[in-house]
Amino acid sequence: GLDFYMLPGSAPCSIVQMTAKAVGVELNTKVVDLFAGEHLQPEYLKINPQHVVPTLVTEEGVSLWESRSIATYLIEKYGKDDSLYPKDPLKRAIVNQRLYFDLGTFYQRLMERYYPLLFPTFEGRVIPNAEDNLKNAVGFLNSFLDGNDFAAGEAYTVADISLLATTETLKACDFDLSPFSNVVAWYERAKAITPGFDINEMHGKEFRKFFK
Ligand code: GSH
Repeated sequence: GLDFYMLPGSAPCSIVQMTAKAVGVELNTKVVDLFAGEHLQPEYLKINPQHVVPTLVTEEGVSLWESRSIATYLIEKYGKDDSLYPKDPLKRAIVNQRLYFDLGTFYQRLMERYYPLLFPTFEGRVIPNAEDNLKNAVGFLNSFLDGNDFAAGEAYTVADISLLATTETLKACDFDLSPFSNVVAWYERAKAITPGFDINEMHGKEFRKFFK
C-alpha cells in the first residue's frame, strides 16, 4: 500500500481514506501524533515541510498533501472511470467549486466557530459572528442541493465525499442540522452509497473526544 500519514479525528484525512476505498487503493496508514509534536520532527518535515496531515507518498516516492488534491489524484490515477471526478470541463468545474467551497468556506467556518474551544493554539482566536457565518455556509450547501440529489448535481462525486467529511465533524460538534432539510436528506443519501463510511464515523467519534 501507499504510505499515508494521518490523525484519527481529522476530516481531511477522512476524505482521502474514503476516496481510497472508493477506487480500491490500499493505504499503509501511519498515525502522526500532532499533540506530541511528531509532525514537527525532522523525519516528518522531510516528508512534508508544511507539516500537515493528511500526506500521501505516491508510488514514485513523491509526497502529496491537501486532502482534496490527494483525493482527485487517487481517482485520476486509480479510478476505473471518471465518474467521481468527471473529465468534462464544466462538470469538473462544478465539482471543483464544491471542493473549494468545502476547503475555503465550509471547513474554514467550522474551524473558526469551534477550534477556539478545542485547541490551545486557537485559544483567543475568537471570531465575531462565527456561529452565524457557519450557519450561512451550511445554508449555501443546502441551496446547492435544491433539486439535486448530490452536491455537484445529479451524480455522486468526490465533492460528496469531501463535504461528508466536513459534515461528520459538524455533527460531532453537535451543530443543529435540522433547519437544513436538503443537507439532512443528502447526508443520508450519500452516506448510504459511500464505501468505507465507517471510517468517516470513526473520525467523527475521535473528533468528539476533543470536546472535554
Ligand atoms: N486544507 C488541508 C487539507 O485539507 O488537507 C488541511 C490540513 C490540516 O490543517 N491538517 C491539520 C494539521 O495537520 C490536522 S486536521 N495541522 C498541523 C499543523 O498545521 O502543523
